[in-house]
Amino acid sequence: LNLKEYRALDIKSAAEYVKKQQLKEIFGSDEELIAEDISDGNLNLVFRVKSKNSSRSVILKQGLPYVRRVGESWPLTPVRILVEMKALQIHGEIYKEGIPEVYHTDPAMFLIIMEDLHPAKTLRDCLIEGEYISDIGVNIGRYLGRVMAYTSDFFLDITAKRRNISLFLNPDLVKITEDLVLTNPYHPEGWGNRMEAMEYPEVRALQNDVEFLSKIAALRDKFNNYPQALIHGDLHSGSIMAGDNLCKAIDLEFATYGPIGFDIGNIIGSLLINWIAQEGLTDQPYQCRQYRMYIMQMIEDIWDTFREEIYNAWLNIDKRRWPSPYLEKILKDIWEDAMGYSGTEMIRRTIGLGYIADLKNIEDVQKRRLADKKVLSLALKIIKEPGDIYKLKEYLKEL
Ligand code: SR1
Ligand code: MG
Repeated sequence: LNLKEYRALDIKSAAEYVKKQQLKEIFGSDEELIAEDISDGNLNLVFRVKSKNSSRSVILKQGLPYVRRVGESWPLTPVRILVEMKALQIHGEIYKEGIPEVYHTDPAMFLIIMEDLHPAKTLRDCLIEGEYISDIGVNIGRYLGRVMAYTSDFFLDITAKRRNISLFLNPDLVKITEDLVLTNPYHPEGWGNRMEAMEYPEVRALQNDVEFLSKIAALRDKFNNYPQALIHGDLHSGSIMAGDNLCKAIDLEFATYGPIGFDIGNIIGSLLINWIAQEGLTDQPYQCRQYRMYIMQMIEDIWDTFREEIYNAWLNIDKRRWPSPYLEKILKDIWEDAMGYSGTEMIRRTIGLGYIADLKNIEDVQKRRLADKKVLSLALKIIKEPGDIYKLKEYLKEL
């Protein structure tokens, strides 16, 4: 790893760096720029660099040689930013509406300058605040359908696809997912697990349920060994920026070739956590009911639109190679995978590292613990017996 030309930026050097790039389509040549540090994810530095004289701004994201939130004691390759650059390019070429516009990349500095999506917020913040965003489910489904169809061997010939697979091995970041999402929550001693949750009898039970652990093993196996399409790799509600007529995926550093259901499941899992958390986040039963209906509709829109996009792509491909009964089988398998990975996302965000704000924000401790347990109970059912959307609704009613 060559770090000779690399230096981590701060607010002063970030503003100077952007100024030097002369981004003519954004800033005038005499505009003075200032930066603010808005890093709040786990891994990277993020600055908003804006003009002193106008409302124009950009986002500068830079990788560090370690995990930002933890510090140098957890080294992590900044090569993740090169993976993100490539994934932004490929996903952006397929569906530019679903990805922030990139203005400048610097592989030696491991940084990307991109579109500032302000005032859009993360979908997670919108969900926690109970906001309604029109067409968000349709837009997520469209992004997923397009990028999955056109990075899979549905569309790419196998030589091109295999080359792409090799570009996105992304071993260090995939290892984080393997550990934090698909392994550690199932071990009483797993590192990063929430101590409070390790005391729940429900958690001990699932960690000793061999049949259940076999289902988790199958999901881990598929994640590691089924390079179906170029997935985002970390598509929870915090990785989606949402606003009026805007829905864009961010933070693509976990991108890899993997099962399509992984991304669909991660976002559905995030939404289901919020569905459950609503009764702790609001004390208005009517508002809770209405918002839950809205979340359920979002899940249906994601899946219906994803399917529609896959059908559209299928119309233009060789039907002898991809006969329609096989297409139906693929879609059925993707849904089943998505249900499984929605379960692993729910479990990881409840008992593993990365306790989700939707639950953390429930002020009443008893209500928060009850919500944790409902999330676990739903995840267990979905993983053990994934059904169709009606089955999912039944599981929700039983909570
Ligand atoms: C140390 S990284 C922990 C988590 O943050 C990212 O957003 C991913 O979800 C990862 O699992
Ligand atoms: Mg992230």
